[in-house]
Amino acid sequence: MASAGGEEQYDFIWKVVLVGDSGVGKTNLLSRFTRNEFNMESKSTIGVEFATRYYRGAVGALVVYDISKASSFENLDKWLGELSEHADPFCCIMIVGNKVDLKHLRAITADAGREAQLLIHRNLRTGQHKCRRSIQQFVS
Ligand SMILES: Nc1nc2c(ncn2[C@@H]2O[C@H](COP(=O)(O)OP(=O)(O)O)[C@@H](O)[C@H]2O)c(=O)[nH]1
Ligand SMILES: [Mg+2]
Repeated sequence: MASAGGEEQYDFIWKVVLVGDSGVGKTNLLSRFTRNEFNMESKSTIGVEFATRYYRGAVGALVVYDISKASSFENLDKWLGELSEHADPFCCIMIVGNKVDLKHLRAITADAGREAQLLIHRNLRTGQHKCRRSIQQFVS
């Protein structure tokens, strides 16, 4: 990265997408990372249907769930399905259990989250499938 003419220039730019149910905290993760800001009153992004173009060229995906909301973990299945369908096969997938401050409301154990991530890590294609199965087991 170098600065020229007051504008920042980059040698490399990587595209990372954030997916997950509405209200899991994607917008706040982004604002925390880019501006170190958190907003307790931020409006959840609802009903966004991303064009499949959105995933194209992404080298990474943060697949976010809310540890206090089982349905958001259950729906990882759907988001992983989206990614396997539309994202580059080499896209790095990281599962993020958000809102860890809500310990007293935890509905999904840290182990369940870790297990899902491990299964993806081992083998993207078959792992994704297994991960989806294991998520189904956790919630059934
Ligand atoms: N307690 C807690 N609330 C959070 C956290 N992250 C986001 N929120 C709240 O959850 C709601 C939805 O967050 P938002 O980032 O808009 O979710 P998005 O729909 O996934 O973009 C907002 O009220 C946020 O303040 C967190 O880490 N802990
Ligand atoms: Mg949002």
